[in-house]
Amino acid sequence: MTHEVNFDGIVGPTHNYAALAIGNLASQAHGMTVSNPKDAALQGLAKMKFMMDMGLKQGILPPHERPHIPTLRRLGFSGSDGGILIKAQREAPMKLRACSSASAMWAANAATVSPSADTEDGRVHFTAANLAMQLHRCIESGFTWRLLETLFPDPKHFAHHEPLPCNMQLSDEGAANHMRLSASHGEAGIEVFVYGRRALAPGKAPAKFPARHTFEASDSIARLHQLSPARTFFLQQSPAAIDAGAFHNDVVAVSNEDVLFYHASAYTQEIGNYFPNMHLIKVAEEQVPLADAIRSYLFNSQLVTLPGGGMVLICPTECEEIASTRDYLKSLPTSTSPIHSCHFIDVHQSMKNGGGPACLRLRVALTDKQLAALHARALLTPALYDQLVQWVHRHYREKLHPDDLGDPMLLDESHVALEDLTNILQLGPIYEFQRR
Ligand code: SUG
Repeated sequence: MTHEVNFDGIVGPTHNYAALAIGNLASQAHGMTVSNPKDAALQGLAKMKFMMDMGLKQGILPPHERPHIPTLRRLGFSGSDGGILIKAQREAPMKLRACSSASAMWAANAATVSPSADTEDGRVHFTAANLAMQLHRCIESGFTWRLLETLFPDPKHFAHHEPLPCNMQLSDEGAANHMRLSASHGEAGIEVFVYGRRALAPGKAPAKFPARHTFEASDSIARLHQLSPARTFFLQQSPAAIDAGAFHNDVVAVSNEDVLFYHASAYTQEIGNYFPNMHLIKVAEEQVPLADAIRSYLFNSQLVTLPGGGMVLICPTECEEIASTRDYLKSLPTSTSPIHSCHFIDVHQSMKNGGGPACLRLRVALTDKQLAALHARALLTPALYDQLVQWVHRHYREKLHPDDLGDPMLLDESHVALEDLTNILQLGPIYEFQRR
């Protein structure tokens, strides 16, 4: 039996709105406003519980340590940790913000994952994304790599590849630009890699915002993961969609088993005939304008198969607030549609930074044996959920402005919170501050 497990990133204690993200309209619109880290973390946990309560297996990825003092030291700041924060706030506030983002919560950018049914050596392959395009995100890759090795430890079942070399030509944003189509999670599938530009050959590229993910990155990962070329597809995301604010494929498309739900403007090619035997649900501009799809994050919904059968779409509540997506979703579940119902979930704190339900999770299809080989506390249980909610109440602030990031108290609070979390999750000293 194979299960698709969604591993969600727990929102970190420094969740804030610093307008760091390129081509991400929500991040730009909410920059320099006050966030609520406690609500953000509780919303994320509530989503995980919702999935667990539907009978799905739900995984957990702990936050990264932020502000990231080791990076600030690499950027030339020295002295005590508190002194570094104060100096960085005064001399280089943008660098401090980049080193303080809780952006690792968007686990869809953590890695690309190929399940064992697709790989030549029959192991699950992981490549942590280099996130090369932006400072605040590229500092995630090393810790993500080590964390995945901790949570998926057995080399008999799991193969971990180091992030691709970090440069614009191999810029990789992970599973947000990767889809899988298969009759069921356990069967060999077609892996679809979506790129924004070719870096080493001429081709179309967006004009307004940079394309974050390259063909050359996807092509390397397909090779690393030992995928069959006959079952690997590369699609270019439409430059117009990127310029409209779809900075990842998962802003305009989502797949699950044999269903691909996507916006008509998502790709440069017409993909209608590419995947015979699959259900392609294409949403036309007249049904949902691209701008509404991006505002509502309709396609950043999680499309999942319930244990008893039937597919459900877990949408952000923003989809109920916009007329075109509300009307579309009302008409979506019909007797002939593979999608049987829609649920709405509030992840508003994350949405304000351009992260919907699907951004918050990394999908990993696992057989029973692979599940048994996971780290002991990698999966959510009702008791662990209660512990994590209490943990958030103990440690998280209710208000945070980017100007607060230079507060040495915030660093101490974050360290205390993460120390407590490593005990709850029995992870050992995974953070650098625990080893200094
Ligand atoms: O990389 N936002 C993230 C959102 C990532 C969403 N992920 C997926 N679509 N899978 C980004 O643009 C905003 C941080 C800030 O502005 O404070 C940010 O990094």
